[in-house]
Amino acid sequence: MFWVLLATFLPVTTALQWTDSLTNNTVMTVCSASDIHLPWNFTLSRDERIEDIKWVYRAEDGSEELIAILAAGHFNPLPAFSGRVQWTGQGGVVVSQAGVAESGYYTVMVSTEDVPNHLLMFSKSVHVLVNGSAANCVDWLKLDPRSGIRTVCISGDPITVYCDQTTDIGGWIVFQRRQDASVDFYRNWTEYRNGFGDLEGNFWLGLDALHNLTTSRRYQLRVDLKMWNETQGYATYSGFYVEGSDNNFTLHFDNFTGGNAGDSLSYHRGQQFSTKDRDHDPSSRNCAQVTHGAWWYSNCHLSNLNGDYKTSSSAPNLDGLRWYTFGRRSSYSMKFTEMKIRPII
Ligand SMILES: [Ca+2]
Repeated sequence: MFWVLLATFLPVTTALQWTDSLTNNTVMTVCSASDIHLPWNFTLSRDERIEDIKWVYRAEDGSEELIAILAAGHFNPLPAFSGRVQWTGQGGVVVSQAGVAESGYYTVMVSTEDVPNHLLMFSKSVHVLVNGSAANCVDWLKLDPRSGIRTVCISGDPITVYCDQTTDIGGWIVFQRRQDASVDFYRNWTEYRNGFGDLEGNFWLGLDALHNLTTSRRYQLRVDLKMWNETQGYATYSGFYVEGSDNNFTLHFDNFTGGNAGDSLSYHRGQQFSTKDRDHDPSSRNCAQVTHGAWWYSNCHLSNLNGDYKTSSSAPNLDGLRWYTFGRRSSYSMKFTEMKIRPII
Protein backbone atom coordinates (compact mmCIF):
# COMPACT_ATOMS: atom_id res chain seq x y z
CA MET A 1 0.00 0.00 0.00
CA PHE A 2 3.00 2.29 -0.57
CA TRP A 3 1.05 4.59 -2.90
CA VAL A 4 -1.46 5.48 -0.19
CA LEU A 5 1.35 6.54 2.13
CA LEU A 6 2.99 8.58 -0.60
CA ALA A 7 -0.23 10.42 -1.35
CA THR A 8 -0.67 11.16 2.34
CA PHE A 9 2.68 12.85 2.78
CA LEU A 10 2.72 14.92 -0.38
CA PRO A 11 1.18 18.38 -0.41
CA VAL A 12 -2.09 18.85 -2.25
CA THR A 13 -1.48 21.07 -5.27
CA THR A 14 -3.38 22.16 -8.30
CA ALA A 15 -2.33 19.11 -10.22
CA LEU A 16 -3.93 16.14 -11.97
CA GLN A 17 -7.71 16.40 -12.25
CA TRP A 18 -9.86 13.39 -13.06
CA THR A 19 -12.24 13.97 -15.97
CA ASP A 20 -14.03 10.60 -16.15
CA SER A 21 -17.31 9.80 -14.42
CA LEU A 22 -16.03 6.89 -12.31
CA THR A 23 -15.79 7.38 -8.55
CA ASN A 24 -14.43 5.25 -5.74
CA ASN A 25 -18.03 4.32 -4.97
CA THR A 26 -18.75 3.08 -8.49
CA VAL A 27 -19.92 -0.50 -8.65
CA MET A 28 -19.79 -1.78 -12.20
CA THR A 29 -21.48 -5.01 -13.22
CA VAL A 30 -20.48 -6.77 -16.39
CA CYS A 31 -21.53 -10.12 -17.80
CA SER A 32 -18.91 -12.86 -17.89
CA ALA A 33 -17.03 -13.18 -21.20
CA SER A 34 -17.72 -9.51 -21.99
CA ASP A 35 -15.28 -6.61 -21.51
CA ILE A 36 -14.63 -4.44 -18.46
CA HIS A 37 -14.31 -0.84 -19.67
CA LEU A 38 -12.41 1.40 -17.25
CA PRO A 39 -12.27 4.80 -19.01
CA TRP A 40 -10.16 6.67 -16.47
CA ASN A 41 -9.18 10.09 -17.83
CA PHE A 42 -7.50 13.18 -16.46
CA THR A 43 -5.94 16.51 -17.24
CA LEU A 44 -2.53 17.58 -15.95
CA SER A 45 -1.40 20.95 -14.68
CA ARG A 46 0.91 23.01 -16.86
CA ASP A 47 4.17 21.89 -15.24
CA GLU A 48 3.20 18.32 -14.60
CA ARG A 49 4.35 15.25 -16.54
CA ILE A 50 3.58 11.57 -16.14
CA GLU A 51 6.21 9.50 -14.39
CA ASP A 52 4.34 6.22 -14.71
CA ILE A 53 0.86 4.68 -14.49
CA LYS A 54 0.14 1.39 -12.77
CA TRP A 55 -3.01 -0.67 -12.78
CA VAL A 56 -3.68 -2.98 -9.84
CA TYR A 57 -6.31 -5.63 -9.29
CA ARG A 58 -7.40 -6.59 -5.80
CA ALA A 59 -9.49 -9.74 -5.57
CA GLU A 60 -12.46 -10.07 -3.21
CA ASP A 61 -10.18 -12.06 -0.86
CA GLY A 62 -7.79 -9.10 -0.60
CA SER A 63 -4.94 -10.48 -2.69
CA GLU A 64 -3.42 -7.92 -5.06
CA GLU A 65 -1.56 -8.03 -8.30
CA LEU A 66 -0.17 -5.52 -10.74
CA ILE A 67 -1.90 -6.03 -14.08
CA ALA A 68 -0.18 -3.42 -16.26
CA ILE A 69 2.29 -0.57 -16.14
CA LEU A 70 2.93 2.42 -18.39
CA ALA A 71 6.45 3.76 -18.20
CA ALA A 72 8.46 5.90 -20.60
CA GLY A 73 5.41 5.99 -22.86
CA HIS A 74 5.25 2.22 -23.24
CA PHE A 75 2.28 0.18 -22.08
CA ASN A 76 3.19 -3.21 -20.64
CA PRO A 77 0.43 -5.64 -19.72
CA LEU A 78 1.62 -8.14 -17.13
CA PRO A 79 1.05 -11.89 -17.26
CA ALA A 80 -1.61 -11.83 -14.53
CA PHE A 81 -4.39 -11.18 -17.03
CA SER A 82 -2.67 -13.05 -19.86
CA GLY A 83 -2.58 -10.23 -22.37
CA ARG A 84 -6.24 -9.30 -21.98
CA VAL A 85 -5.57 -5.75 -20.73
CA GLN A 86 -5.46 -3.03 -23.37
CA TRP A 87 -4.63 0.63 -22.90
CA THR A 88 -7.19 3.11 -24.25
CA GLY A 89 -5.22 6.28 -23.53
CA GLN A 90 -4.44 8.24 -20.36
CA GLY A 91 -5.59 6.09 -17.41
CA GLY A 92 -8.06 4.03 -19.41
CA VAL A 93 -7.88 0.28 -19.88
CA VAL A 94 -10.15 -2.47 -21.13
CA VAL A 95 -10.00 -5.96 -19.69
CA SER A 96 -11.41 -8.25 -22.34
CA GLN A 97 -13.24 -11.55 -21.83
CA ALA A 98 -13.78 -11.04 -18.10
CA GLY A 99 -14.11 -14.19 -16.01
CA VAL A 100 -16.28 -14.63 -12.93
CA ALA A 101 -13.12 -14.92 -10.78
CA GLU A 102 -12.07 -11.43 -11.90
CA SER A 103 -14.61 -9.63 -9.73
CA GLY A 104 -12.87 -7.23 -7.36
CA TYR A 105 -11.36 -3.77 -7.12
CA TYR A 106 -9.55 -2.28 -10.09
CA THR A 107 -7.27 0.66 -9.32
CA VAL A 108 -5.34 3.07 -11.49
CA MET A 109 -2.36 4.86 -9.91
CA VAL A 110 -0.91 7.81 -11.77
CA SER A 111 2.45 9.09 -10.66
CA THR A 112 3.41 12.56 -11.89
CA GLU A 113 6.29 14.94 -11.40
CA ASP A 114 5.78 18.70 -11.26
CA VAL A 115 9.25 19.86 -10.22
CA PRO A 116 12.31 17.55 -10.49
CA ASN A 117 12.24 14.73 -7.96
CA HIS A 118 8.88 15.81 -6.58
CA LEU A 119 6.46 12.99 -7.26
CA LEU A 120 2.71 13.19 -6.85
CA MET A 121 0.48 10.14 -6.71
CA PHE A 122 -3.19 9.92 -7.70
CA SER A 123 -5.34 6.82 -7.57
CA LYS A 124 -8.91 5.75 -8.20
CA SER A 125 -10.68 2.44 -7.77
CA VAL A 126 -13.80 0.79 -9.15
CA HIS A 127 -15.58 -2.23 -7.73
CA VAL A 128 -16.31 -4.60 -10.60
CA LEU A 129 -18.77 -7.45 -10.27
CA VAL A 130 -18.48 -10.03 -13.02
CA ASN A 131 -21.86 -11.69 -13.26
CA GLY A 132 -21.55 -15.24 -14.48
CA SER A 133 -24.88 -16.71 -13.62
CA ALA A 134 -27.56 -14.21 -12.61
CA ALA A 135 -30.07 -14.13 -15.46
CA ASN A 136 -33.01 -13.03 -13.30
CA CYS A 137 -33.94 -12.00 -9.77
CA VAL A 138 -34.33 -15.59 -8.54
CA ASP A 139 -30.63 -16.08 -9.33
CA TRP A 140 -29.89 -12.80 -7.51
CA LEU A 141 -31.92 -13.93 -4.49
CA LYS A 142 -29.30 -16.65 -3.93
CA LEU A 143 -26.43 -14.11 -4.25
CA ASP A 144 -27.95 -11.20 -2.28
CA PRO A 145 -31.33 -11.44 -0.56
CA ARG A 146 -31.98 -7.67 -0.51
CA SER A 147 -34.31 -5.85 -2.90
CA GLY A 148 -32.68 -3.27 -5.16
CA ILE A 149 -31.12 -2.48 -8.49
CA ARG A 150 -29.24 -5.40 -10.03
CA THR A 151 -27.84 -6.38 -13.40
CA VAL A 152 -28.95 -9.59 -15.03
CA CYS A 153 -27.32 -11.13 -18.09
CA ILE A 154 -29.28 -12.46 -21.06
CA SER A 155 -27.06 -14.01 -23.74
CA GLY A 156 -24.10 -11.97 -22.49
CA ASP A 157 -25.96 -8.64 -22.54
CA PRO A 158 -26.52 -6.86 -19.24
CA ILE A 159 -29.97 -5.53 -18.35
CA THR A 160 -30.26 -3.31 -15.29
CA VAL A 161 -33.42 -4.15 -13.37
CA TYR A 162 -35.06 -3.72 -9.97
CA CYS A 163 -35.38 -6.95 -7.96
CA ASP A 164 -38.31 -7.25 -5.53
CA GLN A 165 -37.04 -9.86 -3.05
CA THR A 166 -39.85 -9.58 -0.51
CA THR A 167 -43.19 -10.10 -2.30
CA ASP A 168 -44.27 -13.78 -2.14
CA ILE A 169 -40.73 -14.98 -1.21
CA GLY A 170 -39.10 -12.67 -3.78
CA GLY A 171 -37.34 -13.33 -7.08
CA TRP A 172 -39.31 -10.73 -9.07
CA ILE A 173 -37.97 -8.45 -11.81
CA VAL A 174 -40.12 -5.32 -11.55
CA PHE A 175 -40.81 -3.84 -14.98
CA GLN A 176 -43.34 -1.14 -14.11
CA ARG A 177 -43.99 0.98 -11.02
CA ARG A 178 -46.35 3.91 -10.34
CA GLN A 179 -46.23 5.55 -6.94
CA ASP A 180 -46.73 9.25 -7.60
CA ALA A 181 -47.17 11.73 -10.44
CA SER A 182 -43.52 12.75 -10.70
CA VAL A 183 -42.84 10.83 -13.93
CA ASP A 184 -44.96 11.40 -17.03
CA PHE A 185 -46.08 8.10 -18.60
CA TYR A 186 -47.85 9.63 -21.62
CA ARG A 187 -44.92 8.90 -23.92
CA ASN A 188 -44.17 7.71 -27.42
CA TRP A 189 -43.30 4.35 -28.95
CA THR A 190 -39.52 4.79 -28.77
CA GLU A 191 -39.67 5.65 -25.08
CA TYR A 192 -41.85 2.63 -24.28
CA ARG A 193 -39.50 0.47 -26.30
CA ASN A 194 -36.34 1.72 -24.54
CA GLY A 195 -37.77 2.36 -21.09
CA PHE A 196 -37.81 5.47 -18.90
CA GLY A 197 -37.99 6.71 -15.31
CA ASP A 198 -36.09 5.79 -12.17
CA LEU A 199 -35.78 2.13 -11.11
CA GLU A 200 -36.12 3.19 -7.45
CA GLY A 201 -39.27 5.21 -8.23
CA ASN A 202 -41.68 5.43 -11.14
CA PHE A 203 -40.50 3.62 -14.26
CA TRP A 204 -41.16 1.46 -17.30
CA LEU A 205 -38.29 -0.97 -17.94
CA GLY A 206 -38.74 -1.08 -21.70
CA LEU A 207 -40.39 -3.43 -24.19
CA ASP A 208 -37.14 -4.64 -25.76
CA ALA A 209 -35.83 -5.69 -22.35
CA LEU A 210 -39.18 -7.26 -21.47
CA HIS A 211 -39.12 -9.23 -24.73
CA ASN A 212 -35.52 -10.39 -24.19
CA LEU A 213 -36.23 -11.47 -20.62
CA THR A 214 -39.56 -13.22 -21.22
CA THR A 215 -38.33 -15.14 -24.25
CA SER A 216 -35.15 -16.33 -22.50
CA ARG A 217 -37.21 -18.75 -20.39
CA ARG A 218 -40.74 -19.19 -19.06
CA TYR A 219 -42.00 -16.45 -16.74
CA GLN A 220 -45.04 -15.72 -14.62
CA LEU A 221 -46.47 -12.22 -14.34
CA ARG A 222 -47.64 -10.60 -11.12
CA VAL A 223 -49.50 -7.30 -10.89
CA ASP A 224 -49.52 -5.60 -7.46
CA LEU A 225 -52.02 -2.83 -6.79
CA LYS A 226 -52.95 -0.54 -3.96
CA MET A 227 -56.11 1.49 -3.59
CA TRP A 228 -56.28 4.91 -1.95
CA ASN A 229 -57.62 3.33 1.26
CA GLU A 230 -54.42 1.20 1.27
CA THR A 231 -56.25 -2.02 0.33
CA GLN A 232 -53.79 -4.22 -1.52
CA GLY A 233 -54.54 -6.54 -4.38
CA TYR A 234 -52.69 -8.71 -6.84
CA ALA A 235 -53.19 -10.80 -9.95
CA THR A 236 -50.92 -13.51 -11.39
CA TYR A 237 -50.60 -15.04 -14.85
CA SER A 238 -48.63 -18.04 -16.11
CA GLY A 239 -46.51 -18.29 -19.25
CA PHE A 240 -46.19 -14.53 -19.74
CA TYR A 241 -44.14 -13.18 -22.64
CA VAL A 242 -44.17 -10.39 -25.18
CA GLU A 243 -43.11 -10.76 -28.81
CA GLY A 244 -40.40 -8.58 -30.35
CA SER A 245 -40.67 -5.23 -32.06
CA ASP A 246 -41.47 -6.90 -35.43
CA ASN A 247 -44.79 -7.95 -33.93
CA ASN A 248 -45.25 -4.79 -31.86
CA PHE A 249 -44.61 -6.62 -28.57
CA THR A 250 -47.81 -8.69 -28.73
CA LEU A 251 -48.98 -9.82 -25.28
CA HIS A 252 -49.11 -13.54 -24.45
CA PHE A 253 -49.83 -15.59 -21.37
CA ASP A 254 -51.41 -18.95 -20.65
CA ASN A 255 -53.85 -18.26 -17.85
CA PHE A 256 -54.94 -16.03 -15.03
CA THR A 257 -53.69 -18.00 -12.03
CA GLY A 258 -55.31 -16.10 -9.18
CA GLY A 259 -55.22 -13.07 -6.96
CA ASN A 260 -57.80 -10.92 -5.16
CA ALA A 261 -57.49 -8.13 -7.75
CA GLY A 262 -59.19 -10.30 -10.34
CA ASP A 263 -58.45 -10.70 -14.02
CA SER A 264 -58.38 -7.45 -15.97
CA LEU A 265 -55.73 -8.56 -18.46
CA SER A 266 -57.20 -11.52 -20.33
CA TYR A 267 -59.27 -9.04 -22.34
CA HIS A 268 -55.93 -7.80 -23.73
CA ARG A 269 -54.31 -11.15 -24.49
CA GLY A 270 -53.04 -11.38 -28.07
CA GLN A 271 -53.10 -7.63 -28.62
CA GLN A 272 -50.15 -5.59 -29.84
CA PHE A 273 -48.73 -2.76 -27.78
CA SER A 274 -49.92 0.75 -28.67
CA THR A 275 -48.67 4.20 -27.79
CA LYS A 276 -50.07 7.62 -28.62
CA ASP A 277 -48.00 7.71 -31.82
CA ARG A 278 -48.40 4.01 -32.79
CA ASP A 279 -52.01 2.84 -32.89
CA HIS A 280 -52.06 -0.96 -33.17
CA ASP A 281 -55.37 -1.46 -31.40
CA PRO A 282 -58.43 -2.96 -33.17
CA SER A 283 -60.60 -0.02 -32.11
CA SER A 284 -61.60 2.61 -34.67
CA ARG A 285 -60.21 5.09 -32.12
CA ASN A 286 -56.62 5.63 -30.99
CA CYS A 287 -57.01 4.12 -27.51
CA ALA A 288 -53.64 5.38 -26.24
CA GLN A 289 -54.66 8.95 -27.06
CA VAL A 290 -58.24 8.59 -25.83
CA THR A 291 -57.22 7.11 -22.46
CA HIS A 292 -53.79 8.76 -22.09
CA GLY A 293 -51.68 5.65 -21.76
CA ALA A 294 -49.73 2.92 -23.53
CA TRP A 295 -50.94 -0.65 -23.34
CA TRP A 296 -51.95 -3.79 -25.17
CA TYR A 297 -55.25 -2.06 -26.00
CA SER A 298 -58.22 -3.89 -27.42
CA ASN A 299 -61.39 -1.80 -27.77
CA CYS A 300 -60.10 -0.08 -25.51
CA HIS A 301 -59.35 -1.44 -22.01
CA LEU A 302 -60.17 -3.16 -18.75
CA SER A 303 -56.72 -2.20 -17.48
CA ASN A 304 -54.59 0.86 -18.18
CA LEU A 305 -51.73 0.91 -15.68
CA ASN A 306 -49.65 3.31 -17.79
CA GLY A 307 -52.41 5.92 -17.77
CA ASP A 308 -52.28 9.27 -16.01
CA TYR A 309 -51.36 9.17 -12.33
CA LYS A 310 -54.27 10.77 -10.47
CA THR A 311 -54.03 12.37 -7.05
CA SER A 312 -57.26 10.67 -6.01
CA SER A 313 -59.18 7.58 -7.09
CA SER A 314 -61.31 9.47 -9.57
CA ALA A 315 -60.68 9.18 -13.34
CA PRO A 316 -64.06 9.57 -15.07
CA ASN A 317 -62.45 9.60 -18.53
CA LEU A 318 -60.93 6.13 -17.91
CA ASP A 319 -57.48 7.69 -18.33
CA GLY A 320 -56.24 6.73 -14.84
CA LEU A 321 -54.48 3.63 -13.52
CA ARG A 322 -57.37 1.34 -14.11
CA TRP A 323 -57.73 -2.33 -13.14
CA TYR A 324 -61.44 -2.84 -13.59
CA THR A 325 -61.88 -5.99 -11.45
CA PHE A 326 -60.24 -4.36 -8.42
CA GLY A 327 -61.35 -0.79 -8.78
CA ARG A 328 -64.98 -1.27 -7.67
CA ARG A 329 -66.00 1.12 -10.45
CA SER A 330 -64.83 1.77 -14.00
CA SER A 331 -63.37 5.16 -13.23
CA TYR A 332 -61.26 4.05 -10.24
CA SER A 333 -57.55 4.98 -10.50
CA MET A 334 -55.01 3.13 -8.32
CA LYS A 335 -52.65 4.76 -5.82
CA PHE A 336 -49.84 2.29 -6.51
CA THR A 337 -49.04 -0.29 -9.18
CA GLU A 338 -46.18 -2.68 -9.89
CA MET A 339 -45.84 -5.22 -12.70
CA LYS A 340 -43.21 -7.91 -12.19
CA ILE A 341 -42.02 -11.22 -13.58
CA ARG A 342 -40.41 -14.32 -12.08
CA PRO A 343 -39.18 -17.46 -13.79
CA ILE A 344 -41.48 -20.44 -13.50
CA ILE A 345 -39.36 -22.99 -11.65
CA1 LIG B 1 -57.16 2.04 -33.31
